[in-house]
Amino acid sequence: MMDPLEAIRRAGRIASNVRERIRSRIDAGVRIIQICEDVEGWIRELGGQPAFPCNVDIDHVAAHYTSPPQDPMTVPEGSLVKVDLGVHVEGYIADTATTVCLDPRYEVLVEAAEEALEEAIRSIRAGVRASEIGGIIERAMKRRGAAPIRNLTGHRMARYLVHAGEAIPNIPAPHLHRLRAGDLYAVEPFATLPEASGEVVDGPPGNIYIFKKKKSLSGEMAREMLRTIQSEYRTLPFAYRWVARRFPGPEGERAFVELVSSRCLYSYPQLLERSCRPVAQAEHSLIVTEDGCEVITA
Ligand SMILES: [Co+2]
Repeated sequence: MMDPLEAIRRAGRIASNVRERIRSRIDAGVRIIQICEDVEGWIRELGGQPAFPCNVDIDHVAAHYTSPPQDPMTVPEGSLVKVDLGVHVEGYIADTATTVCLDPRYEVLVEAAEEALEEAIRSIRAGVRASEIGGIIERAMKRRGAAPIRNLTGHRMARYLVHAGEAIPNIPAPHLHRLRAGDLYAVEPFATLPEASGEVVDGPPGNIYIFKKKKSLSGEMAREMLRTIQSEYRTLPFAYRWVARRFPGPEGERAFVELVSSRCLYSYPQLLERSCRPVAQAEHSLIVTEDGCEVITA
């Protein structure tokens, strides 16, 4: 088994490499499923595994959309395209995101998210309160003429866990815990227009799932599917696309429906900006140190 720090750094290098490579492929008319499959394929080629499905979120969709099998959707003209990707190496996770802006009017949102992220990173060291970082993010956004999404946060990560408890808010909310040296965090400011409602609400399912609990199942294929899901993805989110590849055809589809309806799996809803305004995102993963932090996805 690899040293945890080495595994985290390796996951981080893969994540930043894939993030920069996918940026140049994103343009109006490109199929969303192509983006998802390029990202996930490159992660595997480089020796990692996707820590969650590649999220491609357009305009007011802030988070949690990945393509279903045969997704016909393409990148719209003039849209704001967020790609959020996760890599794990032996369960150690790096999470990073970028926004490609196809409408110059919304470039300000991308800059606001990126600047807020940079300022947050400069302020991070052991002992800093999460709420302080939220204040720094909100002020950086306002200075740029943007506003943060109030109910989305960064998050601490642990082995095979994308959300391991503590959050880093994007506003000076009362998250009173202090960061500790050695903690692994993803920091992810989301920027929207100042006139927007500034919060996300649940939308339709985004084709992303996670194992919830084992239940008695009637179908033999459903039972086998659940065993495969538990051993392959453990406590990490996965795409229906990945399951459909292993269990193709209408039989596989019926088995998957049984897992969802019997609540063995949780289905993540897409997160939509309430007032349907566009949202930009920037994200890095970092390890907190005594006097600063090490950004692993730089
Ligand atoms: Co994240």
